[in-house]
Amino acid sequence: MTLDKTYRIALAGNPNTGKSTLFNALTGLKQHTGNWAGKTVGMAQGRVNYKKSDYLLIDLPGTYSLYSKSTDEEVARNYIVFEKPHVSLVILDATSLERNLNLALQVIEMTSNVIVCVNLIDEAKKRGIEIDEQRLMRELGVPVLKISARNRTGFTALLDTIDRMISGEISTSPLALKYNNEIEDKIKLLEPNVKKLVGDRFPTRWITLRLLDGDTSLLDEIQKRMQEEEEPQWKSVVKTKGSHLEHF
Ligand SMILES: Nc1nc2c(ncn2[C@@H]2O[C@H](COP(=O)(O)OP(=O)(O)O)[C@@H](O)[C@H]2O)c(=O)[nH]1
Ligand SMILES: [Mg+2]
Repeated sequence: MTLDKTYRIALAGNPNTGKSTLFNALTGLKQHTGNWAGKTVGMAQGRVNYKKSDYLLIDLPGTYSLYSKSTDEEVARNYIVFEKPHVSLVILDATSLERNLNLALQVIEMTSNVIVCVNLIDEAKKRGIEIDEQRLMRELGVPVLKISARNRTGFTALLDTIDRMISGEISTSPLALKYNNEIEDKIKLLEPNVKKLVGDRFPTRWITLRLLDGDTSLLDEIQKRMQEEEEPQWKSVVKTKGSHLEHF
């Protein structure tokens, strides 16, 4: 079988939501572990093939939010916003959905290719907790699936949803959280400038919100990324202009 292409699938979630269990169950022995570049945060990548596609799963550090409060949060946030995985899976614990949904809402603000997995559905059932995934799907505007990573249930539906999201069969309409008038007014003022700076590369409303939040380390990161993006083109221009410039 020849595989068409590799697609990157990021796994995000609070700690202890079964991210690694899902990652291990899907990727088996096709794993590679190490550290994130320049960080002491562990990273695991693994492969899973489905239909004609090759998925590279990236197990992001477990976090309660995605601001710049810790290296773990920065790593997870940077991956979703700057490396732009083809799909971001948000893994939630069905037994503490209210707390877990906070992270789902944050990811939905950052990217539209999101699938929400409500995990530990077996445990929720035992405790008499019912999850209305249709309603969640309507409210969040992205696919919501019930799974049990430990019992390996819901995997086919999950892989199928990933497949259909990548092929464009599923389009999402992620919930855009409305803030109070004061904040919304500031967003209106600031967002056009952010757009001028980053274009369509990065999610402008989300960046604007972070700036209003006083997140200056994000600005540094954006600047670094944009320089990195420009550098290769710049280098090739220098090279074609003659050998005397090559020491650059
Ligand atoms: N009952 C149940 N337990 C699960 C499920 N998935 C994971 N767990 C358990 O939840 C705990 C945390 O799982 P882990 O994969 O390490 O979570 P992570 O911190 O998100 O990577 C472990 O004890 C798992 O065995 C599930 O679907 N059902
Ligand atoms: Mg883990």
